[in-house]
Amino acid sequence: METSKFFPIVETQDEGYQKTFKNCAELVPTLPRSKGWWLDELFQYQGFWMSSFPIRGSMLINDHFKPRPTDIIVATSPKCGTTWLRALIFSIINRASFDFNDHPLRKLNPQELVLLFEGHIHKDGSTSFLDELPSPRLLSTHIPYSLFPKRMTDDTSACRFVYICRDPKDVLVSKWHFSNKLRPKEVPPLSLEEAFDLFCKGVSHYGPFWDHVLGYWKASVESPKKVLFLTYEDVKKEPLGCVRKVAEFLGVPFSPEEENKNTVEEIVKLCSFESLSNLDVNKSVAKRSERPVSNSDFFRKGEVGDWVNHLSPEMVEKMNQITEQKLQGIGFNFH
Ligand code: PAP
Repeated sequence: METSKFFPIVETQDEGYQKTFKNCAELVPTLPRSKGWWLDELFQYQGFWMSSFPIRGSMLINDHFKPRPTDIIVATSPKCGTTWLRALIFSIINRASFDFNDHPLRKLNPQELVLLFEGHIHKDGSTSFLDELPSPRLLSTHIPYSLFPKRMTDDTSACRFVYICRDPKDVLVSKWHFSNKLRPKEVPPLSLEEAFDLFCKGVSHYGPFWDHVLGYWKASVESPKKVLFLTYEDVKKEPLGCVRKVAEFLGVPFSPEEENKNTVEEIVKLCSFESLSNLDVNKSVAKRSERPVSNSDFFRKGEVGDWVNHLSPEMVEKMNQITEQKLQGIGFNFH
């Protein structure tokens, strides 16, 4: 089987996987490239900067994924709050199955509980893994909306997306800290100035950040039953209202009995930064070979506006200008 320096060899009988794998291995070396934030390389694929693995994931989704009307996709640009949203949606849709005191979130990190779509569309050289999961399938993704196949985005009954975005200044700061955790010890840390420059040029994972936001925002306006658009800041400000909104969007609103039992409050409490970050499972600093980050790396401060402690006035001005210009006239901004 053909391979390239970007992908390990996977011996497989799955012809569909093999074909997409080969197409991807041929395509990636031809794409524009840039140095990444740790030791990775980013490639410009269909307008977005991505490392080679999600490009392959995206191609496999396009070629092989069979959506179901019950599928729920938690979508985010990196560092916008996917850990939080995964926990919230998992708790919302499984609220009848678990006791809050003995909940799966107390034993597993949300990133393990809700799998990354582009990472799990294939397993052991086959694309059948996701086909075997029971409904409703809850999957998480960083893939931009425009990169999903039309059978998922055009067909209003194919699946639903819940998107969360965040003030890009906080995203940059969060991503910069995270990247330095991922950089090998022998490599000097990435400076904030360098990170700022890459981010503003759009060269960040699944970036340009603003194009990612725009894609999901437009889809949420055009198809409000298909795409729900949230911001990290709104969920922080009104967590109860946002949880109710998500439940309604997913067709599982809270009943009067659940409201009386304070189920919404329980969900918000369990998924809060304070609660999740203090669980033993999420304090773990252990790393696995297939994931070079530890559970604790997904919890840093969990605050709105930490950028004030890091960015210079010039950086703030430039970032605000880019945001104003990119989101001009669309009916949404980070205020
Ligand atoms: P990912 O893109 O790598 O998967 P993601 O979970 O989207 O990470 O973002 C991590 C950010 O969410 C961190 O922000 P910070 O660096 O500004 O602190 C992390 O602290 C924050 N976070 C994680 N869990 C929660 C939570 N339960 N509530 C609020 N923020 C959270």
